[in-house]
Amino acid sequence: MSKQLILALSKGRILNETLPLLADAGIRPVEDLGKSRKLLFDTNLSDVKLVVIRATDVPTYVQLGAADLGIAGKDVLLEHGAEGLYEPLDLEIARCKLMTAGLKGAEPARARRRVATKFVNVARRYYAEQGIQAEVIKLYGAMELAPLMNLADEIVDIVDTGNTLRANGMEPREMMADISTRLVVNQAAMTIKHDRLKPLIARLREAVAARRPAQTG
Ligand code: PRT
Ligand code: MG
Repeated sequence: MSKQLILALSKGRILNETLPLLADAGIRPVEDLGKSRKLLFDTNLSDVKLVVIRATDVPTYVQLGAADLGIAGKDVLLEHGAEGLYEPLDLEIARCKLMTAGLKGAEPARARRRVATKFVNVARRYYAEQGIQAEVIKLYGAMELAPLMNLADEIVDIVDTGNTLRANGMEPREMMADISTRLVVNQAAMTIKHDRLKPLIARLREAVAARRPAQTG
């Protein structure tokens, strides 16, 4: 097995918060990720390399061992499933909520509810647990449009400030899960590369803890 540790990073908004946290933990890419078309980067640590990929691909890379570790949103992990993955650390960045939402003032449909989302597995599980019959419709973006266009009665989506919902005449309904970004580790790598992974995870844990406001009282 390779001596390198490969850390898979989620592109997009998580990356902007990940890089300063990695820097706090003493891990820095040797070149500017934003200015390069490359996808695989060396770091200041000779045995750590970074790959920058679609957020939804991170669990797959780590699960199959192409990457040893990964950084991904809990929403993505819930949707993908946790098989073959350890989740040793909450990085406490890119916080948001997974919620149901619908048109403002509209009653949720009583019979079979049409739910548009990119989180189809999470949504199916949630409505089943609630005992609500739901027809889950897979979308790849702009979930907020679906109720306006009468494609769906409700959506399952990420909410932060709620501005996107409000701007589209919608309101949040049920809270499904608190979301933040997590560190995941390939289960086999955790055993085989334990000597290398343990100090790396410890440094990340310290960097996360150092950012927390001091406890008072
Ligand atoms: O990958 P793709 O381009 O399809 O999705 P994306 O652009 O939504 O994702 P990306 O790469 O920018 O970041 C996605 C990850 O960031 C998620 O997996 C979450 O873990 C995390 N995150 C944190 C968020 C938000 N906050 C967030 N506000 N992801 C998305 N949003 C979107 C949300 O989908 C909605 O459209 O922002 C809008 C809601 O924000 P408010 O403030 O208007 O409520
Ligand atoms: Mg995006």
